[in-house]
Amino acid sequence: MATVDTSLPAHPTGAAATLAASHASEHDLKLYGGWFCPFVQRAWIVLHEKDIPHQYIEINPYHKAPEFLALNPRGLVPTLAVPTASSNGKAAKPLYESSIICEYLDEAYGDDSAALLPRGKENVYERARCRLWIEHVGSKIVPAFYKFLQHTPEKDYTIEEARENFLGHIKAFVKEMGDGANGGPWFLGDRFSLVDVMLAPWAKRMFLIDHYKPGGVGIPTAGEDEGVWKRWGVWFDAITQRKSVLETWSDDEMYIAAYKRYAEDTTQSEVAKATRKGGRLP
Ligand SMILES: N[C@@H](CCC(=O)N[C@@H](CS)C(=O)NCC(=O)O)C(=O)O
Repeated sequence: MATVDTSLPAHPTGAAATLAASHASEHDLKLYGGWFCPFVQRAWIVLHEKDIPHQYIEINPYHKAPEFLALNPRGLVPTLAVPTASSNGKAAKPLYESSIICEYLDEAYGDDSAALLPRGKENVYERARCRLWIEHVGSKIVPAFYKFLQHTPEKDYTIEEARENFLGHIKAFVKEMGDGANGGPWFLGDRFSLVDVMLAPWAKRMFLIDHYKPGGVGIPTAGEDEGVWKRWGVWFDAITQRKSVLETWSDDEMYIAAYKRYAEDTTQSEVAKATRKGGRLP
């Protein structure tokens, strides 16, 4: 049973392999990641969006190597090793939790015009609103995604309930999006932000629900919420075609194989165990 997770292919493929290869040389800023991991993809997207020099190191987080646990006692990827001013990289400080890594990278690199969270006093409310919807992605949409994908006929909830729950959380998110009046597809309209980054990896993985679950994701195509779902479609098409998303993506069939363990609910990952128990995700 344990091998269901530790036997994952050891390297990215496709576009992500090309990107990883171009960031293989030694660098003080190191991202420890797993190609299959959506939380890693968040951090990888930010590194790529902001063109931040770094080293990408592929590891299997299910192996819990002592050197990995020394950096991140939670034993999860992404883990970032951040150079300290006084070090030559050896005494790098660790950082983990994808949303915290992303905010750190955004603040530490690039000027205001390239910021993925609006900066400055004049944007205090907008920044807080972004954090609110980032929190919604993490505490509502992502757990509902796993509950849906890990649904099996033995569960005490139906697949229809899982679908309704997932779509309900997406709908609440879409209703908060710019209405397109300022001309762009993103959460903030024409401005790409961390809110888009936070949901991107799961948007990219929604095809796995279509692949594995009867009835698929089931985005409504007509009905009273037609406008909401149209707006979702605009965002979805834009995010799944975004360069930084595509270039951190391995071949589709690798995800189909890797997520079989979720679809059959046999994985022992911390995320899956928490989903089964109905608890908070790690
Ligand atoms: N809350 C964490 C979650 C990270 C996470 O669960 N990563 C998974 C891979 S997708 C992992 O490292 N799993 C190892 C395990 O479950 O033992 C974050 O946002 O970074």
